[in-house]
Order: sequence, then C-alpha cells, then structure tokens
Amino acid sequence: MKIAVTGKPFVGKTTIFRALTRAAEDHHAIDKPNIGTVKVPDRRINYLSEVFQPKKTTYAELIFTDIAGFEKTATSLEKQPEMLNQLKTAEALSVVCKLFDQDANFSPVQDIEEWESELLLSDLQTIENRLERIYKSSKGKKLRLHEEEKKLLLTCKETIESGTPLRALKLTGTEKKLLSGFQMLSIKPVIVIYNIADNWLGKSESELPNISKLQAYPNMAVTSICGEVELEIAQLDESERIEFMKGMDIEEPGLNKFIQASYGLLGLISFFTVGKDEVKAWTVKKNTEALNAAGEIHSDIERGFIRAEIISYEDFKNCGSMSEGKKKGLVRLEGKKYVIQDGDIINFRFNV
Ligand SMILES: Nc1nc2c(ncn2[C@@H]2O[C@H](COP(=O)(O)OP(=O)(O)OP(=O)(O)O)[C@@H](O)[C@H]2O)c(=O)[nH]1
Ligand SMILES: [Mg+2]
Repeated sequence: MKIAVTGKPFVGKTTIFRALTRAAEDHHAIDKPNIGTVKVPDRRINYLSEVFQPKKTTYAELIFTDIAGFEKTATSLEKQPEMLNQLKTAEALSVVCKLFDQDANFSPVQDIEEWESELLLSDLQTIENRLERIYKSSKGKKLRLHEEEKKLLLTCKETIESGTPLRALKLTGTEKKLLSGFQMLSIKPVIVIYNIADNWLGKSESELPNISKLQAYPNMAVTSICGEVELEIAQLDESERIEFMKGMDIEEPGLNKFIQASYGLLGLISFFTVGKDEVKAWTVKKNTEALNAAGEIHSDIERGFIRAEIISYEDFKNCGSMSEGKKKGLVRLEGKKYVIQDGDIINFRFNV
C-alpha cells in the first residue's frame, strides 16, 4: 500500500517524510521521489510479542513517497510524468498544508482547493483522452461495453466540471472496476495533514485557524502534525525520545496518529499470527474471507485450507494464553467463508 505525500512547495513534506521513515537525508531530486517503508505502530503486536517472546516481531507496513511540491499551473501535472506516475500509482494521497509560519496569512482551505483542482484537471484530461479513443475505435457503431464505459465517463466528467472530486461519487462494484484502470487521482482517499507550529500541539483540529470551511467529502481524513518536532523525535534514540516527549507533553508521536488514520482510511485491518518463531501482523482489506487471508500468507495454505482456528485479540488478552482461551471455548473453528475481523489471531490448518 503506497501513500504519496503531496502538497505545495515548502510546506514541510520532506520534513514529515523524513520523520516518518527516519530517513537521515533528503535524497530527492525534482523528478525522483523519496520512497520509504513505515511500520504501522500497533500496541497489540507489542503485547503479543511480550507474551510469545518470538525470535522475530513483524509489524504491518505502509510505503510512503515524497515528491516535489506542485504549483497551480494548468499543465503542471501533465508535464511532469514522473510526479504524475507517483500520484497515479499511490493508493491514497496525503496533502500537507503549512500552518507553522506564524507571520504568514494561512489559507489552508484555498491551498487544498487549489491542490484538488490539479487532480481534477488531470482526471479531466484522462477522461477526455479515453472518450476520444472510444469515439474513434467504435467508428459510429454502438458497442455495449463502450456504451457503459462512455456513460460512466460522462458522469465523471460532469462531476469534475462542477468542481467535485470523484471521491464524492457513489459507485457500484462494476463501475469501480471499470474506472480502476484509469488511476484517476480525485477518486483516491485523501489525508489532510496540517503542519502546525509547536505551540499548537495538543489542540484539536477544529481549533486551528481558518480551517472551518473545508468541504468534507467521503474518504477524507484530517490530522495535524508539527513536522519539525516529529523530525526531532524521530532522530532521538528510544530513551531520549520518551524524555523529550514528556518535556513537550506529547503522549504519542503525531505521526502515529497519521499512520493509523491512513490505515483506517484505506479500509485496512490487521490479523495476527503468533508463535515462538514470529509474531506478525498481516494486512488485508475489510471484508476479506478466511481463504483469501490464508493466501496472503502462502498459496499452499490457501490451496490446502482445512479451517482456521481463531481467537480475537481482546479474548486472548483476557485469557493471557492460548490454552486458557481453548479451555474457555474462546478459540473458534471457522471455514473458508469466514470474514476476517480486525485483531483476529489466526492459526490456519492446512494440508498439501
Ligand atoms: N517552523 C517549522 N518549520 C518547518 C516545519 N516543517 C518544515 N519546516 C521548514 O520548512 C522548510 C521546507 O521544508 P521541506 O520539508 O523541505 O518542505 P517540502 O514541502 O518538502 O518542500 P519542497 O520539496 O521543496 O516542495 C524547511 O526549512 C523546514 O525546516 C515545522 O513544522 N515548523
Ligand atoms: Mg521536499
């Protein structure tokens, strides 16, 4: 799962990226993004690891990319294929807004609207290109598949022309599939990150200046971070970090909030496998069935699936051990069609 860190120039994207990935340097050139992997913090994994004392503990991961800022110019994205590619191949976009410069006049709502309008322009271009190709290739004939696609694309076009991102559309499964190949930008989930000054730390997003008018669309989350402080925290070692955070009255790094918000926004959940060798978090989309979850681990487990032994994290924590869970009848046997729940601890039985 890849999330692009985007926004206007000099708003703190690279600072936040470096804090996220604990990357020491800013490597990126204008046409080359920084790419980094980030562990998804999860207290449940910490606990399971304490209980099982495994040789290896593996957290879920997200990939972040940091690209150059983009300005408001009608053709900017189309003329920057590498940047456009980074945006198109990301599952979600985060947009950083500068709120740290005390002297400046903030206009985060306008910043986000301008940023969004770049996405809309790019999508409009994609749609127009495709419509033109359909007209050309059908040569006046009405092909059923093309008609469906055309109708959907025209709806998208209308939506965009009214200034609304495609995120706002209610689409059926088939329509989503039809659109997926185009990698439209304005349909991607968005996380707004307010990069705030450190004296705003601890205040809720609604108290920040000038942000009340932000249009709320579905699949949009808002969080605030102080990029500079986060980078400082990230560069400290474990013991110094705790001291520093105490001193600043911070309970948890703001980045954790952001990472967890991203995870939720992408509709992702975790299930766990446990044992002496490894305690591991696996990432699946909500509504994934047991058989597909098994396939995430290994195709053999999917192929030879017999059943899944499952205990929820909460039940496990209340019992303290697997054998106690079994005694109390909290370890369930589930079949292929069982829908995985966030926090399930699973042992797959299989035979190949
Ligand atoms: N005071 C303050 N300064 C910050 C904060 N975050 C970033 N900066 C400063 O803002 C400047 C730009 O930060 P970058 O992280 O390079 O911004 P960017 O968005 O990656 O910039 P481009 O990649 O050039 O578009 C740097 O001088 C940072 O030190 C913050 O939270 N507080
Ligand atoms: Mg940068």
